[in-house]
Amino acid sequence: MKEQLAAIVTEVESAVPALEKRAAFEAFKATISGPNGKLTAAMKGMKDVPKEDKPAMGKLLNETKQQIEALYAATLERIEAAETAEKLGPPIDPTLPCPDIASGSLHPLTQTRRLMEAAFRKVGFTVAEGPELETEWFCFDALNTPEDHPARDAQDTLFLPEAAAVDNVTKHGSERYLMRSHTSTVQIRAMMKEEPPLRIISPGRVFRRDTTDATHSANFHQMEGLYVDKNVTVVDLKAILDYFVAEIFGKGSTVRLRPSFFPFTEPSFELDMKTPNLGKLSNQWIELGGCGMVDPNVFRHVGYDPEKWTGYAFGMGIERIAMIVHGIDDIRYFYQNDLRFLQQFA
Ligand code: FA5
Repeated sequence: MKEQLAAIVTEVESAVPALEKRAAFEAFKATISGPNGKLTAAMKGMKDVPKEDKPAMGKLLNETKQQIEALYAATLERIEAAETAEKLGPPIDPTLPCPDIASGSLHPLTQTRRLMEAAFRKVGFTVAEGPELETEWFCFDALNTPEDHPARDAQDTLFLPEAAAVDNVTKHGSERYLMRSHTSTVQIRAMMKEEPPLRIISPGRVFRRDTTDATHSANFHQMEGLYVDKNVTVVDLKAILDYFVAEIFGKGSTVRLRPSFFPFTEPSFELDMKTPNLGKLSNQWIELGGCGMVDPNVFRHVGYDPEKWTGYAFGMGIERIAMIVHGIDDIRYFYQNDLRFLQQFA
């Protein structure tokens, strides 16, 4: 029996390295440990062992069983590891870049804003920012806007409830909170912070109770510009705007200043642009925004001496410029997050 057991162990030891699949392993295991297996037969043979040899043979049989079980366990572990590796496929190198990574791109409005900023930075303007949530004083009073001006109407401007308590917004008095309806608020904040000369642009989001259509949105973007120095004239304003439109729309683009009214500028103009480089839109006047010479009352509100300082200001719609540059015929495309639209600008 001793030899029989040793032969079984030798057989198992030599057979298991060749077993690669679970089915083959189970089939082989059955020939050893199954009901008709060799080890099972050896165990059955215990009854024929003489009584005095039984303890020694029983011990040997147990040891043999444990030895064979250990070989089974190791074989099964190896087969399972191979199965897992097969499921996972070829080994991966986690340090390689992902082959099909979807890289993002800048939104067309961000691209347009950056284009506009780059043009103004080239000629010495710096970017100033202000809060979207504002107070009535910064949005209207300081900008010389009379109490009864229609822009102050709750039908045009989004006011916050009286009781709203808002952190992080500098208040000037006890005026109401509102969502800023233009970026001209940043003129005031910049002038209150710094002494002239001053040359800033301020891009940002603004809010109005406008009904949405192809060219209007209740929430859009503007870029404000402000220059304060001694002896600034309309000629300087026209020159900077001519420079700007040539940078954005190409050579031959020019600006027309059309008389208008804004409470914070005197004189005030609508700012129109014409360019030969726009296909169907070429050579016709297109409105970009408003502008004018800073009203002396605005200087008084921020503590600048209007006898000493002069300046110009302008405000343009960023959507408007993006639509003209790219030939987009509906402002709503900008806000729908439709990849078919956005990917055209990637
Ligand atoms: C203003 O907001 C003035 N603050 C501009 C200004 C600044 C004048 C400094 C003088 C000195 P206005 O309301 O016209 O002006 O808006 C300026 C531009 O914003 C418009 O020409 C247009 O391009 C854009 N705009 C106005 N309303 C909307 C809207 N609902 N949706 C999209 N763009 C708009």
